[in-house]
Amino acid sequence: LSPGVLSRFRGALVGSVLGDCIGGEFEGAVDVPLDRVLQHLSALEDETRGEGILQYSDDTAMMRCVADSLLTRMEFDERDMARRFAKEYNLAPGRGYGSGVVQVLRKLASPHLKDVFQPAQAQFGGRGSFGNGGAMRAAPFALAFKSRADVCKYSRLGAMLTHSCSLGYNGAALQALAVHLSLQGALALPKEFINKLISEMEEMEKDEKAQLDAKALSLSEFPYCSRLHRVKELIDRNSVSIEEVISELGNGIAALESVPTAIFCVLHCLEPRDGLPERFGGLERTIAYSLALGGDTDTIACMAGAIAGAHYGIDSIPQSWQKSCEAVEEADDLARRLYDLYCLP
Ligand code: 8NA
Ligand code: MG
Ligand code: MG
Repeated sequence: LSPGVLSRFRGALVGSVLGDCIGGEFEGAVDVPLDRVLQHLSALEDETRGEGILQYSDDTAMMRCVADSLLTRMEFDERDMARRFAKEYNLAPGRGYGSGVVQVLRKLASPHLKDVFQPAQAQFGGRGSFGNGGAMRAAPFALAFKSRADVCKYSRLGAMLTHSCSLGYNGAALQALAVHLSLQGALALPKEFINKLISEMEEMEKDEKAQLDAKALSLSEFPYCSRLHRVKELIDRNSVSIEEVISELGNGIAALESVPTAIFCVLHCLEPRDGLPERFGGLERTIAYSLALGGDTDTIACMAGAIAGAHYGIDSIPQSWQKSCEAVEEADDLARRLYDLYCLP
């Protein structure tokens, strides 16, 4: 039975928070044996575990700002969103923000700032950040806007508040589009799902700035499209090792090295996989598999969790996992309110 739309909305934001909280354990690890992942996950089911609640990081902190801003303004308002990012950072600077983005967040706090996109443009000698910080918080755009064009447009603008390199904001649009399609049930046809993403990214990567940025970074002309073609090749294969996934797609803090990877995790885990418990549903498999890749595990699991949560719905997420993570109730509430906004005529 296919989950209802509200269930998918809730699954998307709760899945995103879970990926962040659960994935934090292995952030930056080079080798993550599957045994350790499964141990970490089974500890979530143990009510008596003494470790307390798993904390969320920058991924969730900024996702909440995006959702709050879209809900309050009932549209994309760059000044409001920028102010919320700055305020959130100021209140809780220790949430594991990227080392570059904190300079942007400090500048965004200034009441004298005229152009809220300017601090991001000054990053990395004027080249802008290509980190995955725009993509990790992109899910709410897919819950707030109905048309694919609007999801694209506003997720890119929302990312540009901190990430002015096209690799950064196009990665955010790719993530938002993946959630958008998943909410509509498009993962029922995985090949078509990935083909749709490729054709959207072809349009985005034709852009002059995208071409210049790719060249400056010595990347291929259509970097996201070529990664997505690799995703397609990998899902066609019968068996793929973790090492191959990491070398073909990456597991790093660059959006290019992590957004296609998160999409692969979701597609790969649509079916049961060797080494993952049979009792696991698709969302559990997706999170487990994302963690086993190592690298930027909180962010890859957060992005994969949002796409998978939109596909499987809220009821696919174990209660014990939800209870183990900070701010799940808040994310659920944001999703319900975004659903109400979405349903307005
Ligand atoms: P960001 O904009 O600071 O980018 C992240 C990092 O990417 C930077 O600190 C640089 O090292 C590098 N980078 C980005 N753009 C350029 C460029 N043009 N030239 C050279 N280097 C560049 O922050 P963000 O918001 O994109 O960061 C997102 C990630 O950082 C998330 O995974 C988040 O959870 C966080 N984080 C990751 C780790 C980790 O070990 N993987 C640790 C702490 C925090
Ligand atoms: Mg993080
Ligand atoms: Mg991270």
